[in-house]
Amino acid sequence: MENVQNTSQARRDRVPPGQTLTQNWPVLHYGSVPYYNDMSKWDLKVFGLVEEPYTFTYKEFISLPRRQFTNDIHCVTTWSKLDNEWEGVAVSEIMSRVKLKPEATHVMLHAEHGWTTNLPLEDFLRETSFLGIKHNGTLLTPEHGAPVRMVVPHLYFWKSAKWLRGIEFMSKDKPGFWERNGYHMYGDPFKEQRYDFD
Ligand SMILES: Nc1nc2c(c(=O)[nH]1)N[C@H]1C(S)=C(S)[C@@H](COP(=O)(O)O)O[C@H]1N2
Ligand SMILES: [Mo]
Repeated sequence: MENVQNTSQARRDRVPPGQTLTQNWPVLHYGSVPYYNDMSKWDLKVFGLVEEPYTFTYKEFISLPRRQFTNDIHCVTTWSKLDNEWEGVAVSEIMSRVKLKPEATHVMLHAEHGWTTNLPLEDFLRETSFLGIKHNGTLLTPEHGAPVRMVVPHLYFWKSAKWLRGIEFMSKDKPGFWERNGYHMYGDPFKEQRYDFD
């Protein structure tokens, strides 16, 4: 039997400092939501420090094997949402199609409209990072990043690029959109790495 006292303490331990829990799912982004009507124009490019760049068509991407993931998400604007159930494509599925050059240490995620976010290679490659397609049983809505968003649950949610269109491997860290505008280069919620103004 579950001990309620322990369970709630365990849940509290999953909430980083300065965060409050939300049951619903806020929508947050910069710029406008892309609505796609012709998926033959959509692709996902894997490029940068790889032997050969690789481009997924929508047809190929959507038929890749998928897995289930359960996680907690933490937005820098102080909301956290526990127990998200996702369906998505494992990062290893993407990586099996390219050969990384040894100099690759960082990743830039490219989203629709040129929005970007950066993270270290090892964080991108973590078993818990994935390309999300469904959330709590239903396809992502356009507002939440359809057809596919990155999900990197151990970092603040701004690293989880919605409307993912490109994965670029780099030999050094480089700031993405919010990182150029004062957000932290790494963004560990348990260390409250929110902003980094110098
Ligand atoms: N392409 C893109 N992805 C993005 C953003 C954005 O502005 N553009 N905002 C980020 C931020 S700050 C957050 S908190 C989450 C919000 O995701 P949600 O709207 O699904 O909750 O998306 C992240 N991914
Ligand atoms: Mo955010």
